[in-house]
Amino acid sequence: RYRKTIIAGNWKMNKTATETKQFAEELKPILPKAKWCDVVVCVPACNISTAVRAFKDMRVSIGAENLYYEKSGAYTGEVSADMLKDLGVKYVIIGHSERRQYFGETDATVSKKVHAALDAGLLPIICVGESLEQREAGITAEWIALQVKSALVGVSADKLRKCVIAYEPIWAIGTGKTATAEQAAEVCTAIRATIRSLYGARVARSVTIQYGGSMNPSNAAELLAQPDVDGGLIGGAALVPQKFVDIINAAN
Ligand code: 3PY
Repeated sequence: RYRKTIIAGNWKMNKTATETKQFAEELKPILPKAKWCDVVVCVPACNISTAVRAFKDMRVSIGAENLYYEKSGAYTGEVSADMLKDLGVKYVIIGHSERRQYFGETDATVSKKVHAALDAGLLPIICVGESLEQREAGITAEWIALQVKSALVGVSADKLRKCVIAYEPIWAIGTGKTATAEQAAEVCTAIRATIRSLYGARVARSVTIQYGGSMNPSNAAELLAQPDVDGGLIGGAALVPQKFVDIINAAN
């Protein structure tokens, strides 16, 4: 393997601090040693400290779900990359389709956030994905290539090694619809080709590309078996310790 397999839960706006501790307690006895993959839970900003403490003795890294790209200042309600880093955060999801859809994120803000994350020493999980209309219009490949290129503008090859790309078809998010393994594989392979065209083959081989969008214990093994699918960004199923563990095991 040239690259890490990463199984990451995206908790979205779910679980209180109390529930975060409960999840960690339930996970602890059933979490496999998981040498075959990195395990990450991305939690709401207000629960990061709790999560860092609760998962401390486990092979679980903590991720945030967003950040703001400015260093500090008059940005009421926002959280900076340095603030996350200082709490013990390792990964940060950037440009999830829900943020693009409900919170006005664009390729331009995604790019700024990617730079802010990398400058602070955080590992960005950059989300890209097409809508159903785009897929049906046959422009998936162009659209995804544009999102990937826009997100990576100005990112050096060295920094790119710290980036994770998550392919999340919008039509498969929270809908229970999953891309077929072939559909996921096709786009993840295209993403690696885009990275290869920008950075060369050696760098492209080292980048972890996840699939996200209703990944669950029954479809994970087939999705993760695809050569360019190096992990998952998991919504609903990641909220249930046993299901999360089943997906971690499916990555083995
Ligand atoms: C989903 O699985 O629905 C996701 O959006 C994961 O990020």
